[in-house]
Amino acid sequence: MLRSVLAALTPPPRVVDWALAAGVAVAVGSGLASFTTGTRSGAWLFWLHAAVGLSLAALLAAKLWRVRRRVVDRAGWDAATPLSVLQAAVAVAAVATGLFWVLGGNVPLWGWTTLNLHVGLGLLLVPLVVVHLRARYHSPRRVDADRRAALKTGAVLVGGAVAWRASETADRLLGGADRRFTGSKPVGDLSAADTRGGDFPVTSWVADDPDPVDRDAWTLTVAGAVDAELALGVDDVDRAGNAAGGGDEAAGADASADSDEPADDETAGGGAATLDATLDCTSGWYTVQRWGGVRVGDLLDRAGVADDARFVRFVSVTGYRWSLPVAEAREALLATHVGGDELSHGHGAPARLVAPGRRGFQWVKWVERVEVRRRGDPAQWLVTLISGFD
Ligand SMILES: Nc1nc2c(c(=O)[nH]1)N[C@H]1C(S)=C(S)[C@@H](COP(=O)(O)O)O[C@H]1N2
Ligand SMILES: [Mo]
Repeated sequence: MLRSVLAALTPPPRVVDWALAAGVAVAVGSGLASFTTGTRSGAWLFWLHAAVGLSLAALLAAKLWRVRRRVVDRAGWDAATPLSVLQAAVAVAAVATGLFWVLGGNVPLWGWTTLNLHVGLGLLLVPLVVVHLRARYHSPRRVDADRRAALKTGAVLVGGAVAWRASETADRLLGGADRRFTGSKPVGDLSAADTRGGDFPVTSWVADDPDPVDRDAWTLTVAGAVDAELALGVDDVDRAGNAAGGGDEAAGADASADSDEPADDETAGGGAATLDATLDCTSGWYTVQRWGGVRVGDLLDRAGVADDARFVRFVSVTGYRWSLPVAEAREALLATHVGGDELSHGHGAPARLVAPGRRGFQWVKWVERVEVRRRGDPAQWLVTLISGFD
């Protein structure tokens, strides 16, 4: 009974296969794009990713059921089968780890969260699918592309979306729904009682691990397309940070982790500012902290920005760097303090970028240069991956 219902619902083999290939492409694409998504306006990317992922689970089940005999019976193996079996295992694991994470699970392995593992499996799937397509390519057929096949495929997608909604609801009922829309889970939240300086993980994007920066030798340079280059010592920058970060905490911030806007920006003169902002790491955790430091806009005003400048690049002592459009950079903070305490080395002392709405890897630590530029910086993608290697 169940079997015949499922058989009736399953699209034709080639449609399943092509839907799998397309589904993997969309899942990997949306997953990668989600890495740079930190505001609510991009939440749909995560929904798409989840719905497609769950549809893939159904399509995978159909596919594995179809080929089960060929796989179980060793006589059915050919040269391409081992990689296909590996591909199937990776695909199942990628979907399973994604679901596990969403349902609140996390089993860290070798410093990797389950979300990291999910990302790694998803990326590994790409070359495996390419190899598989080369070995088993069957061009799409007209006869398969009829209305019923389209309806069935559509039904699988709708099923994925419904399953995603259901999992969200289940999660909420089970009380585990503390994830942000990005999938990240809270650590050391501002809403927690003990938010003293930096009660959250120290993380590197890949391999950055510099020696502590000598505060007295450190200078912050503001250069590039500016009227007058600035070179600020730690005292210049710190004066700003202390004025806002010390003493009573600035008042009345809305620390809502999911709001699109920087929650609060209180400027206390002389460039000193505090900012409640959410650091959301792509390895799956977030923290809302009160950052104290100097508003980048105030540094830029002091240096004088050229009319045709478009980006501001933040460069770490390690070479690690990221650029923000000028208008956005103005609202960002170069933080010397967190939670009222001086930044620790691990969190980027003497100064790190706090870029509300951006993901953690874009919050450059150990900043020593602020460069006003006329162009973007595509090479930053590569540089952030290799900056830690000599
Ligand atoms: N220079 C530099 N800045 C960096 C990184 C890095 O590897 N090097 N890692 C980024 C990543 S991936 C995250 S999530 C945040 C983590 O900040 P934290 O260590 O203060 O929690 O810093 C970002 N800034
Ligand atoms: Mo991160």
